[in-house]
Amino acid sequence: MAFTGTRAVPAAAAAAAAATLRGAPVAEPREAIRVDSHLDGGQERALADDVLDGLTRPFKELPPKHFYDARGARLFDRICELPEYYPTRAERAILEQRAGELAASTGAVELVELGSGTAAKTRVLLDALHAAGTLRRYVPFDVTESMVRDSARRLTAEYPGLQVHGVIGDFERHLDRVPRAVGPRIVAFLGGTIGNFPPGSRRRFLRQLARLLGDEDFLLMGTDLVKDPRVLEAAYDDAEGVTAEFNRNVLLVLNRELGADFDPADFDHVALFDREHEWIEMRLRARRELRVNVADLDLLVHFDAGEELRTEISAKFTPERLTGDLAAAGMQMAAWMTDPEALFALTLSQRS
Ligand code: SAH
Ligand code: AVI
Repeated sequence: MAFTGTRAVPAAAAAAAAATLRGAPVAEPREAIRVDSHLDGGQERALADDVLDGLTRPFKELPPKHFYDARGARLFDRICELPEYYPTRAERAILEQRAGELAASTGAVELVELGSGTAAKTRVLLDALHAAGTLRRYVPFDVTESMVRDSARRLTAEYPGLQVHGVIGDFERHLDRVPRAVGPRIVAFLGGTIGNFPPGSRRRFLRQLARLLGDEDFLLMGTDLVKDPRVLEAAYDDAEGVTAEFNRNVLLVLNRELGADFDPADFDHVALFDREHEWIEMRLRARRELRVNVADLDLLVHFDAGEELRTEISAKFTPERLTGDLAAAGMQMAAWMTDPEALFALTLSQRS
């Protein structure tokens, strides 16, 4: 845990903001930042459990949250810039068009962001809340510690007077650690990350999200939409091979964290659109028969030649699917916003 002070230092914040405008390095206004970590070794246990469970199943599988070590996070940032990966650009375009309206209609004084990453698109919302004169606090919540700490530092320097209360944790286990609201708030879950849950867990997770919402609060969620499978598959199998590297990176995480001896070069990247379930599946396919040792788990894993390990599903939505999921979780949609090509949707919902 780094900083727990809460006193505001307007002079320091203003100086930092002026320095940012000049492009100079800034002294961080520490007192505006608080970061709580709930991982403390627990994440290694969670990884070990997931690996033991996932690599001993008849169809091998790993949850996508383990992609995001520092290298994985950098690779994800590169994915967001790829010509084939449209979701980031489309979601940003919607935010740019609608942020003012969102700020006015919600009257939010704080923004809680789950899976906040580098908070790149978040600035569009923070700008709108700042311009509306309501912005008081930002709560970035992510499993990757460096991203929470970096965005806390940067954003307190960029927005004078902003309080940042970062939460380093797993949103599947630590949602109850989101700090108590300081006023009406927006809970943002951007990037289409909700699509990484399979349908049953998705509804369960949405129910937990609904419990975070008070009467004046809104869920702002980004969802990728069903479209031409060729467009979808290209977005997850780019020509430069960045997504393939991101996919294989999970093997390096297992090598480092659990003493495994995967050679990523033994695996091909696979991305296919499952037309029945309307989700993208990313897999790693063994190029030959393999025996992999996961030393810390005393586990020997056998792969047949051509055997696949599923590393991610990324569900694509229709308005009906989303309305159904929200209703099952006790929420109702207040606004449905898309980009001009209807590639991606941003929705605002409230507890019903
Ligand atoms: N919101 C950003 C980042 C999306 S990438 C955007 O829209 O571009 C998904 C983010 O969610 C990553 O930063 C990853 O570290 C985080 N994440 C994934 N699973 C998580 C979990 N179970 N708990 C907390 N954060 C998680
Ligand atoms: C974060 N998540 C929603 C991304 C997605 O599109 O499912 C992760 C990603 N996987 C491959 N490319 C991007």
